[in-house]
Amino acid sequence: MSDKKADVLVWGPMHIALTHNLYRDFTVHNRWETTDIDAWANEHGEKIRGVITSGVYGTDNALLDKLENLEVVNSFGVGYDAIDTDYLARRGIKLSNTPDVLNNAVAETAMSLMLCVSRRISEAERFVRAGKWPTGKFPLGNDLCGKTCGIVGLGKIGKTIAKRAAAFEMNIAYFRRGQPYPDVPYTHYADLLELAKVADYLIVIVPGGPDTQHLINADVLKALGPNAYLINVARGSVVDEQALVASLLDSGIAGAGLDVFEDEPSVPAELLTLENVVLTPHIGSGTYETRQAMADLVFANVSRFFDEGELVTQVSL
Ligand code: 8YV
Repeated sequence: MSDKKADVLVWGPMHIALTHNLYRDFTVHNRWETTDIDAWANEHGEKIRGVITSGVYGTDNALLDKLENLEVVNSFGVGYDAIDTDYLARRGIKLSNTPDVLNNAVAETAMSLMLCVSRRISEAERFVRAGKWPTGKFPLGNDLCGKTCGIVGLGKIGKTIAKRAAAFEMNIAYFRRGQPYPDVPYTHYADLLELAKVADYLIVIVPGGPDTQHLINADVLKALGPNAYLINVARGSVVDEQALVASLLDSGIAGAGLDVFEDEPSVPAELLTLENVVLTPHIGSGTYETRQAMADLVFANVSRFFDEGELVTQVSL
């Protein structure tokens, strides 16, 4: 009962291969190209059976309300905290995401930020580009080797980071409430403050959402201390950004590598002035290979759903 010409609403611009595949097999409506989306949805909303969005775009219940016959939301990205899963569950709408295919890319981003902030790479590059090399010596950085890498969130990406950090001869420790994972060789901390106290680098890679909102707060930063670095490749919401800015301005921690922010694409002005902070624009999964794999997985989900009523990587709601 293939229904390849189903009407789908695409939330924002998508990966080119996904866009191409959707146009080939479905009737595509682009939310972002519609001037008055509410008026459009009032008139045409009932046609829409699928929504394609991303972890960054999320969804909006007021608009979804107008899509009375919506059956599925397919999201480009592993994190779906910008999508109201309770709402989808109430309406019996299914959700898919793109787990696993981005583990390596996000882990490489975490390693890049850790190396970059620790060895002052961005700062050193600014120094060379500004013509300052002939005028004096550049200050020293810190080794990763022999240091403790504390991982907040030892899920699949966390484990992928751990493997890479271990290859750099770091000691690996992780935070998990309650019992340790039975199958991992790393040091377990059930108390986040205790992990922060021993960590030289604290890498945040937990899902976003209400459960982890401001998990990294002023107390955790204080426990981390003036010689340690914070790396965030999870969600901006996990870190209390005001507390982080205050800590950095006060030399409360040594520095930070941040790929995500509380109010993207806004970045607190204070962070822009600090040399010991490396800032990237949410590029965790941003490689050609990974984005292609994500695009393929989103399309596989859309296709399977309209062919067989099943999803390849369904989120349990
Ligand atoms: C974005 C991410 O979703 O997977 C996630 O959770 O944050 C990213 O991969 C992606 O960049 C959206 O375009």
